[in-house]
Amino acid sequence: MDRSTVTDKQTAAPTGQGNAAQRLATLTSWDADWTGLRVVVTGITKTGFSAADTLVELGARVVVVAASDDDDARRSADTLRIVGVVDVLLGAELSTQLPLVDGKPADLVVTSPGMRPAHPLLTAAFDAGIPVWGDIELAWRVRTRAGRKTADWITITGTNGKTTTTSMVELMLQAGGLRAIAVGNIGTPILDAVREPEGYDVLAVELSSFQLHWLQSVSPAASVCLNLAEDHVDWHGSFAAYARDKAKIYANTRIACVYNAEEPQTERMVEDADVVAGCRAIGFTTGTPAISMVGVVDGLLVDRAFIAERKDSAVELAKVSDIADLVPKHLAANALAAAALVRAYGLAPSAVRDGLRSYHSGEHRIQPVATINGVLWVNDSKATNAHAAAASLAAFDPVVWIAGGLSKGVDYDELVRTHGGRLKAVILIGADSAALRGSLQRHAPDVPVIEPGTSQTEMVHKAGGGHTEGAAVMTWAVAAAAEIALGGDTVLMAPASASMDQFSSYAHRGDAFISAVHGIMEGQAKAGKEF
Ligand code: UMA
Repeated sequence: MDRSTVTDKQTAAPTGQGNAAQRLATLTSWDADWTGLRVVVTGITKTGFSAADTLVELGARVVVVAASDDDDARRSADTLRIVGVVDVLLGAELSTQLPLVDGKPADLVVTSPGMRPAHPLLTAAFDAGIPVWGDIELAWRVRTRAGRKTADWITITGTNGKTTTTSMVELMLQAGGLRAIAVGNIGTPILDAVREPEGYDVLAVELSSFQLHWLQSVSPAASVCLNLAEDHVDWHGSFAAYARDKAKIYANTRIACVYNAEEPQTERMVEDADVVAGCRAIGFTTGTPAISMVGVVDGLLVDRAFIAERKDSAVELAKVSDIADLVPKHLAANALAAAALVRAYGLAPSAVRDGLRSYHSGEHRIQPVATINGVLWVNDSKATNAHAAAASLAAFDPVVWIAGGLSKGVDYDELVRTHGGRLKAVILIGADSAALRGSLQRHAPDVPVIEPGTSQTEMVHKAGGGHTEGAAVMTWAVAAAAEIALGGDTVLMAPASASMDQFSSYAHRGDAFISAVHGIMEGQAKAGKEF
């Protein structure tokens, strides 16, 4: 691996605040002197709350700023004031300005991942030479504490499959007898785990590109970027910037950088990463593994990386059927990546097998909901981008596809070009699905595209979309699909877009789909029809 350093302008040491910078450089453990450090924390939900709470416990002076000003935000603000936060500023207007702390400029900003680097508050911090960290950087700095065990970190990113792989790593570590927990983008703020009094042996840390953007000094035991496709271009500004941030996953890795042998760009990221001397590059493939890879041979997951005889043999880790009854290629790839990470950490093959046996795929990811009159209804609400939707589209034919939502600036041409042939019809949801509509017109002009046209959905759009109205849109979409689909077809809700224009989350969108499909079943049951 070449030793070209991963740096980032906005996370680099500040120029304007010499003393503060020197002080921050010394803050590398819980027991360092954080007292009186002036910190602005952005956001007041998961990340912001955990960061502010941690910093107050450390003795810092903290001001929290967040655009949200709903009941939850106000409740959290009350709690934070009680624990000792200096001030909490809520509301869109207040959140655009960088506040003073105790009447003086802040020494540090700790930001929530949802806030873009181009946000005026962060730009103001950068212009003033005030460093910006994410909660992951803060967690790394406070991970060692006298009298407590220090957890090793295994870090996981990729455009798709992060959550699955992170869960698998967690289960394998636990099966290997270690105290381990999955944290980060998966949903549990990492600072909650770091502060847990009993402590952990290992953290399985899922990192989004947003979180990676602010990383500086994290040094994981093993790391992986599972794959790379266009996503979150609106946050990062360009695909190149997104890819650069994803590549930071490998920086300072100690034992093994795991890459996807079927995606050469992930291997290039490893080659370019600045790692700890002795760190190995390990590939994973759903085919036969070369030396220093894990892969699949005759229905078995095998390891040709972490055994002394790897030149001419491999060791069995698990059967592919240990993962699930139905194992799509992407799921096998996730299992192999997880296996490589924990094998790098020294776990026995049996821990890989036992971890996989205890794995149950999450809801909302290629989840069969019902078969009604020979039509299979599948919920893949977790397909929030084109890459994820491609995996589920590839699994079915012919497909009535329910798609659309927040496009996040990506383009759908390749997805439609590749899978247009299996589409029987497309039901478009989403407040603005112009990008997807355009790709369908260009690359699948013969596929009927059905858009909201009923009075019910017109009403939704006039109301400006929103979370409660999303259920009505989904009921319309499912009814429209039911009119078109015939026995042998699959109705696949894999929107290739984020959900927040009409739903509160992908889970909310998936639940709306499931309940609309159940509505059809109940309607049929009342009419005395069999499925
Ligand atoms: N805020 C502002 N201004 C902004 C943006 C946000 O003030 O411009 C404030 C909001 O008012 C709110 C807070 O910031 O108070 C929200 O912060 P956030 O959006 O970063 O959300 P958190 O609750 O802190 O959750 C974050 C991750 N969310 C995002 O990255 C958007 C969660 O990942 C993660 O589980 C959690 O931290 C714990 O680490 C979710 C996600 O959607 C699942 N991730 C994206 C994805 O997977 O595609 C990246």
